[in-house]
Amino acid sequence: CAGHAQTTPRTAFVHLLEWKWTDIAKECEAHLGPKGFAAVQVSPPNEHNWVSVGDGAPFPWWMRYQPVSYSLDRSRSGTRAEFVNMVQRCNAVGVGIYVDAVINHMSGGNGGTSSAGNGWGHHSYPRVPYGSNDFHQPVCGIGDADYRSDAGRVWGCELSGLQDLNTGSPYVQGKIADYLVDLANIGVKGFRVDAAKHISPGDLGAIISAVNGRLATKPYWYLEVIQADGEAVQPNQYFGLGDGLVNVLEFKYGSSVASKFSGRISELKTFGESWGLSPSSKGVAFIDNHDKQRGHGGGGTYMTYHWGAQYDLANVFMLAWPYGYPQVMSSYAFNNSGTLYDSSYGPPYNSDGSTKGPWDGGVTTPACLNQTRGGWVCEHRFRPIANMVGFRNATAANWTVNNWWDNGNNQIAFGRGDKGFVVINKEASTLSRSFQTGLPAGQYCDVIGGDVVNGVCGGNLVTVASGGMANITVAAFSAAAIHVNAKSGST
Ligand code: AAO
Repeated sequence: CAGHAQTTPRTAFVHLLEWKWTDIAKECEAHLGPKGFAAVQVSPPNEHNWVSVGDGAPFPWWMRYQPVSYSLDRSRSGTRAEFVNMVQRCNAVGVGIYVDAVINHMSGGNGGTSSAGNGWGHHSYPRVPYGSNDFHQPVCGIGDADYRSDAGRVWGCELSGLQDLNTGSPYVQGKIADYLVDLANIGVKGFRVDAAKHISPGDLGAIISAVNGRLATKPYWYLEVIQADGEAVQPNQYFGLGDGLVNVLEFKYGSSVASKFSGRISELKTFGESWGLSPSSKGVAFIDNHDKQRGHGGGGTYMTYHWGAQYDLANVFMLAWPYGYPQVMSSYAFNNSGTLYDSSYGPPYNSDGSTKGPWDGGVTTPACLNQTRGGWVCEHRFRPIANMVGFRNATAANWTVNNWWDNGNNQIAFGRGDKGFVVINKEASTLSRSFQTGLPAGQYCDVIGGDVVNGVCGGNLVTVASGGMANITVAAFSAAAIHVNAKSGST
């Protein structure tokens, strides 16, 4: 409407695995804000066990999942002051911070030194403080068979030898709530609840209610409850928590997309809840996550950046397809040899184990797009992925698929009402034809191949005739996407 500026919603977020707070602040300003990302999931910000060598690998990433206290000063990503500065600067450009909240357990092992240089022991975490009464007793370990037969053991025993907090205790609930309320008061907008499947719905519901009750604005909650058929603990047991507003990470999304990318993507035509996925309003969609890309957290085939152009196409599909709240994965380079060494290997590091960040050295462009170990991949900067975030935002109001076309094999196209249209060509030959796009007549920028800068398209222009038809050509293993917020001549 003339004179009434409409705000485009932000509808996708990114996980910047192991990024430093100072780097995330810069990335929000330089890239994530302008590209329309809603939020960043950050690595666990609290004090954690320091592991110099784990499963043979230097400074494993997974030390972040072994809490020693809820102090923010300091984790491998930086200090509390740096964290606060990051949250403020990201919020200022419209990008929220989601914290990966590790609250089911504390560290594994019998003692050591933390990221902040403090000692801890078995069932002994003086900086919280937690003592032996604060853990589930007697100690037991979750076995593979327990997942199918015994919800009580999944909730009350140790996951991978990680000391299991007695989350039913009011004292423990209070300590966890204090931590999360502190984060929210800093300006954190949401929480991924790590290993939520290992906290009973009753206990987790009490923690979420306690946190929500102390805040004027409720944070966004999404829970890691891995769905597997035949298991005793299922995501739908958690749907009612937090007044029914919580989401769950939908693990079937990425494995289903991977299976069709290994077969025929034309079969994605019906993809969604009817495939056994959580209701769209409940699901966080992702192609890969930090565990699945390196074989942690069980099997299943998931696509990663190692798949090359096909990975980009899978993300283009996710960001165009109206299901759930998409999470983009952003990695550091790793070798996918299948060894424990490679699956544990940490982010690029200096000799003392501190992180060598992509923005180190006062650079004006981050050291990204390096797929050799020791580099940062930054999938969120791959143009097809980065620009499809804008497509998703532009099409958010039209939560339906129209004008579906496929060739019965690995070429598909679909529209999102009169807001956007996408073509995906996962075949070895060029696709060129006339499509009904559903869009108003005009000249659009193909955002897969170029950015719109100052109203000028850096890639191919697509002309939509009155009536919605357009000739579109897409190279082998590529895509084309047009939307109403990226018209040529628009500003
Ligand atoms: C490290 C060492 C360990 C050591 C431990 C303590 O690697 O050797 O014992 O320290 O010293 C991460 C790493 C761990 C690491 C840990 C702590 O992945 O290797 O341990 O940090 O440093 C389950 C949980 C799920 C969990 C996943 C890894 O349910 O919550 O295991 N993910 C989160 C994080 C993850 C983190 C933690 C939790 C811990 O994302 O990064 O661990 O904070 C079935 C179940 C799943 C279960 C898997 C694996 O999966 O359904 O719930 O995940 O088994 O146990 C098919 C199914 C799939 C099924 C699978 C296997 O694929 O689709 O659902 O079969 O049956």
